[in-house]
Amino acid sequence: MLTLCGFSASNYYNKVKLALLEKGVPFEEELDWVGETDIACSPLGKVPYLKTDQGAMSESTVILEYVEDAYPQKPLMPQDAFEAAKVRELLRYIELHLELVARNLYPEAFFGGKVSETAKEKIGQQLEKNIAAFGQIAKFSPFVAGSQFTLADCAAAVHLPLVASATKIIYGRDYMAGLPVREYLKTVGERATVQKVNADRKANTELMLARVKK
Ligand SMILES: N[C@@H](CCC(=O)N[C@@H](CS)C(=O)NCC(=O)O)C(=O)O
Repeated sequence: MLTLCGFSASNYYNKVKLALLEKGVPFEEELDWVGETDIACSPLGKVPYLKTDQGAMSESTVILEYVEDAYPQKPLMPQDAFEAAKVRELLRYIELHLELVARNLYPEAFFGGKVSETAKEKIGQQLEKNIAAFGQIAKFSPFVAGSQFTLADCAAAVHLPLVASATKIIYGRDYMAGLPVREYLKTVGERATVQKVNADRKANTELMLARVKK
């Protein structure tokens, strides 16, 4: 049995949870807040990490690819090598060029902290460039890599809403508004798996905020 460790307010945790639910792979969840993680399983103290019968692993994309290899039923990667590479390209853009850049805004956008004006300007410029580049490779027809729901959607469904809302809060404008992200999120939001992930995220976010206030 697989155990997914972390917490449901985390977008990276939810990316893996969504893939497991989509594939119908049985798993248990273990609630581990940041600062309370098992360093032997996730040496950087980050979530998510996955416990398997053979041992543990960290890094959400590594976990996604492991799950895909170990549980080939209901594949979320195309068979064709080129198409599979295009899915990986989207995954990399969403995480490295969108989420990881937008993440620098989260302390002020979501957690009552402050981001300097200089940093905001630099992050804003990077995001405009990176979102335009992502727009060139994302298909949204209706899924991010084309007609099939893939691992790229597991990342897009959880990361794109945060990039959109962080930019809206910080700059007063949703930097993703030029792409059909709202329509896309509505389409994926009709899936029972995405609804489950979002319901758990809301409940866990309340728990997390209550812990912070204590
Ligand atoms: N590259 C990591 C990123 C995971 C990540 O940053 N998770 C956040 C929670 S959403 C975290 O654990 N933050 C605590 C930290 O970075 O120390 C992955 O893909 O798993």
